[in-house]
Amino acid sequence: MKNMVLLAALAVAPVLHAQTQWKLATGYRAESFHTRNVVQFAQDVERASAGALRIEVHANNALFKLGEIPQAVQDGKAQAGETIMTSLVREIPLAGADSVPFVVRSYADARRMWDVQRPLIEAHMARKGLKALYAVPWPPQGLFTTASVRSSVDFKGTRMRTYNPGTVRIAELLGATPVDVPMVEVNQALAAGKLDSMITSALTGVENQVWGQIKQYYGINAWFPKNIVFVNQLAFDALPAPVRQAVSQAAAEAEKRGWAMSAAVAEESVTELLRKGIKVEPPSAVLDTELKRLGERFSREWVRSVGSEANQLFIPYYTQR
Ligand code: PCA
Repeated sequence: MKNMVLLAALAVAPVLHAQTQWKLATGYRAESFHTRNVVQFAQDVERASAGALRIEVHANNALFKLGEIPQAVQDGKAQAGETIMTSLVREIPLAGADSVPFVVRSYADARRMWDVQRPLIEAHMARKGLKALYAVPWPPQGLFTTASVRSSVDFKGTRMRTYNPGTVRIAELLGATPVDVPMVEVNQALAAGKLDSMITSALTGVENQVWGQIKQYYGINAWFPKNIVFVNQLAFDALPAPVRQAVSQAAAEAEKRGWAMSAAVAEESVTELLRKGIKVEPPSAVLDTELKRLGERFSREWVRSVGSEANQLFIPYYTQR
């Protein structure tokens, strides 16, 4: 009996000894679906690797702020991270494709975009010592306002919440003042009377319980930005082959699961906004036309700033339709 206990202890010892711990930083709340998905990913990896790799998820900007996460992972301060892909746009202009208005209009479009974008993004990230694992879209981006708006004139001189360089440019094009507010602070900013409008998902409106101040939600379906989960390449390479395999497998499953979760919460969130008394309407014909024109201008500026790589994305994207 004593020997059996000893044998069991010996069998477990090498596994415990080989255990690797990773920290994964994200800027979104623990309850949000992206974070729940990443936690499930971590659990799957731990199980499939028989405990050899443990990934600790740090939500809510607690370890690093959303925009700082890629650099922190690059520097090995955290082994893994999740950020919104458009936050990489300064170093990887191509990542900005995610928030060019009115290009991606559905989950099917988002899928097609990610299929053509993925190898390009992976190559850029690899040059920074980062390995892309999976990406999951946010629900479609709509327009929230504290009062009804009829045309772009109604935005002049108002304050529009922004979350990336793309939304900053849109605010400018509308003549509004961009106010950068992290997703987890939208509720406070609204309650403090600091915002008049914002473009984000119905889900983000629900998570921030915006119904105190927000009166309108226009389902303009402007774009589907994606979150991307990535690891430090050296940390990944240091894992034994079966554990690397477990990570890649769990990542593929997380991507699939995440897209389904996103589509499900997209619908539930609009219903919830309605239930809370927010008016859900299409934009007026005038505003719709103005927004489309603004989108075209944004597109032109974006293609010009990215250069020929934009074609590598847009040509296959539009020809595979
Ligand atoms: N929510 C995040 C990004 C896109 C979205 O739907 C935010 O508002 O910051």
